[in-house]
Amino acid sequence: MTVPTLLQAPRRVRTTCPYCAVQCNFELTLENNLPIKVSPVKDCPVAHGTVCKKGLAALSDLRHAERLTSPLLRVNGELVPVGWAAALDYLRTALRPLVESSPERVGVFGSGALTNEKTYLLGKLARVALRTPHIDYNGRYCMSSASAALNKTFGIDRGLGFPLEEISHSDLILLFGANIAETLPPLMQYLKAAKDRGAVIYSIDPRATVTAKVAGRHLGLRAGSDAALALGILHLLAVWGKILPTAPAENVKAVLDDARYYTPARVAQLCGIDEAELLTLARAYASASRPLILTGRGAEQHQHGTDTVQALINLAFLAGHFGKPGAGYAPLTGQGNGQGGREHGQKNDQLPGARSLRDPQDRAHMAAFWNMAEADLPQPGYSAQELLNACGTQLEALIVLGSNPVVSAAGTGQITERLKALKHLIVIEVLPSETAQLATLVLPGSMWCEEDGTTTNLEGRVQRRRKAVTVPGLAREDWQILCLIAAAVGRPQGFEFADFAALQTEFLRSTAGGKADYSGLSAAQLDAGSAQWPVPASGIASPYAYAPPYRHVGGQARLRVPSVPAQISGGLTLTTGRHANQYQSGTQTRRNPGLKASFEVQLHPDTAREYGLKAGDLVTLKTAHGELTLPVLLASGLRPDTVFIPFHWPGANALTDPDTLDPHSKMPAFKSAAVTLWPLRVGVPEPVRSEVVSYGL
Ligand SMILES: Nc1nc2c(c(=O)[nH]1)N[C@H]1C(S)=C(S)[C@@H](COP(=O)(O)OP(=O)(O)OC[C@H]3O[C@@H](n4cnc5c(=O)[nH]c(N)nc54)[C@H](O)[C@@H]3O)O[C@H]1N2
Ligand SMILES: Nc1nc2c(c(=O)[nH]1)N[C@H]1C(S)=C(S)[C@@H](COP(=O)(O)OP(=O)(O)OC[C@H]3O[C@@H](n4cnc5c(=O)[nH]c(N)nc54)[C@H](O)[C@@H]3O)O[C@H]1N2
Ligand code: SF4
Ligand SMILES: [Mo]
Repeated sequence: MTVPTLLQAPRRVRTTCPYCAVQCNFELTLENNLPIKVSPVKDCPVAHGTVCKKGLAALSDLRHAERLTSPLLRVNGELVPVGWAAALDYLRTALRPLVESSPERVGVFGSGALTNEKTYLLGKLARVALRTPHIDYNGRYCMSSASAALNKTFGIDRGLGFPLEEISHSDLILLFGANIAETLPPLMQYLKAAKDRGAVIYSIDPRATVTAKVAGRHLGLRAGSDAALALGILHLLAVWGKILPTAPAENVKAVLDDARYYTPARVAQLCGIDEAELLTLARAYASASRPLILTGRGAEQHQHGTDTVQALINLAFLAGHFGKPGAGYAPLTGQGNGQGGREHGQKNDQLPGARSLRDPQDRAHMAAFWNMAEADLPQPGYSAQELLNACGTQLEALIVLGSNPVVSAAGTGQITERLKALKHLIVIEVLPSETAQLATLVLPGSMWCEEDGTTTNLEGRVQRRRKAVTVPGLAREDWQILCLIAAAVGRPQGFEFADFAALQTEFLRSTAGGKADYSGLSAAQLDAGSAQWPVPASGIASPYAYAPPYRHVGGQARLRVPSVPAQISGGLTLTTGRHANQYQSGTQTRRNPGLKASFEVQLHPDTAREYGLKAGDLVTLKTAHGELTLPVLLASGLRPDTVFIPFHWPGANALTDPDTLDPHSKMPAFKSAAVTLWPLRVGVPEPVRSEVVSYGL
């Protein structure tokens, strides 16, 4: 006799949060096979029993009324529900001829929200089944500038190079463009622990954020001037004789020679701060024994983001702080699996285990692993923004998994046109995102607690994500959908996994010998506890990622002279960022009644007054790329020359530049654009604050 479902005892499943890179552990309470409650767990190695509001509200998406539960096919302009047979027919007709004749006309766009296993499989799908060079992912928009600078300097990128706990050993913490209290809230406990031990904490941000209030010190620099600030501190350290005489690095002299130009007066002018503020900060840095520099996206998402991070690495390295507990430099990864997502082969130039698609040995290794000829392995293709810009011209078809570029890519006016110009836009989604709404085929995929897998958090900690429920309706687990696509294009070999465990085993094995080696892990071991990579099958695992000798020839770090802008805008600068209560492109959180937030433009009261605006008035923001009208929110903690908007709603990225990318990381300049304000009233004169002031070298 079957037990009536109503009588089933509640079940508990431990898993990880669907959102950010902290990867808090939760316990889900299930009744009648549906999670009804999220509870934090005390023995979570990262958050120690805390979670944020987003995590607590995460169940709202799971069986949301708009949850996608069947494939949707565009018929006569409308997306209509169809069965899998029709969806697979479409895939066969659309993709198979392309893959056979011109695979480089197919693109794949992945995500740092995907588990490691899905990341691996998406990369394998592109390289082995589709054979296209053009796969990249939304992590390109995320931590890629910091990643590029770390890779160039140390030959490795593992985000935070030491366990999170060590932050509390630091005696000076500089947060460059990281609003942790709103974006990675459980990390505040580590900052508070450091503060309790006497650490001084600075928030370096054009806005005095909640984080700045908790930190206690705020340096409100001009957006985009972080590199100048780093160079200004380095300059003063050199003058004060505080540079490590025997730094194990290349280019030390060139870097120090360059810093000589960054006199306090010049740096104060470039950063829009007082010279006294710079001197106070530099003195604090010079006298600290374990200063830690952390960057968020504020310092990184610029046309010169990689060089900005390079300037910060140079500073921390030459002052001799790399390798000390809780000191040196580290970026704060953002996406749920931002770290693993940039290690296992969905980047345009990458193979699993953080191997390089350019390296002959790595190519030969993975070709053998995948049982294919090395010559058939594609070469590196477009980066994310280049890939989207090529849609409808070089690319005929695009497969998107785990991203909503119609909201989150730079220059969404242009990107929307490009996506509409595709013949085939195939989106694997869980909710009708703005990108899914443009698709020719939508495939209903799986959400976090509907699948097994692993994610790697911002300190390189690999944790288990556990399946608590099955997907609803005709939805399928994402990994199964990827295997169906491989079969539809006529290349099922290598995609015929007996079950998820078989895929996971293959993934873990694929990393053996790579920089990001997870091959010593198994699901059973991860049940016993998480581990920070590298975890080789044999040999020693270390939680310290940036300890010498470095991976470059000679074992030295490779410092570089950063190239930073010599010109600053004298007008208003638009910068963008996040709300505590919204997540990314908002697909998941804008629908959540538990997460209220509003889309407004923040202006300093003096700026608002200058334009005759008061709180709630509508104002149109115009940049070279687009315009957007929003109500005004007065923010006295913001620089008067800066305008801030959150990017969680459609329209924000209409204002950003789709074509200008950081030369190293290919990151768009999400965090600075020249902007003019146009109050929505009749007869208002044109704004005048748009001249460019040059402080040429
Ligand atoms: N609530 C919430 N949390 C999230 C996310 C989310 O969407 N919502 N997303 C996750 C992801 S993927 C990421 S990448 C992280 C991002 O986490 P953060 O980097 O903390 O987030 P942002 O708000 O984008 O940027 C941080 C700060 O940079 C400042 N800023 C802007 N321009 C500059 C500049 O030129 N220099 C400096 N020094 N500061 C500047 C902004 O004012 C902002 O306060 O958050 C993760 N956590
Ligand atoms: N102006 C401006 N723009 C920015 C930024 C900024 O600070 N300013 N930040 C940038 C940064 S740091 C980031 S990370 C990007 C993020 O922006 P996006 O790349 O758009 O990321 P998400 O909003 O997380 O998109 C995830 C989408 O995939 C779906 N999804 C999530 N998980 C899964 C899954 O497991 N399976 C399936 N099938 N679907 C899933 C969600 O429903 C959602 O629609 O935005 C970037 N854009
Ligand atoms: S969003 Fe981040 S901080 Fe909030 S509960 Fe999830 S993992 Fe933790
Ligand atoms: Mo991000």
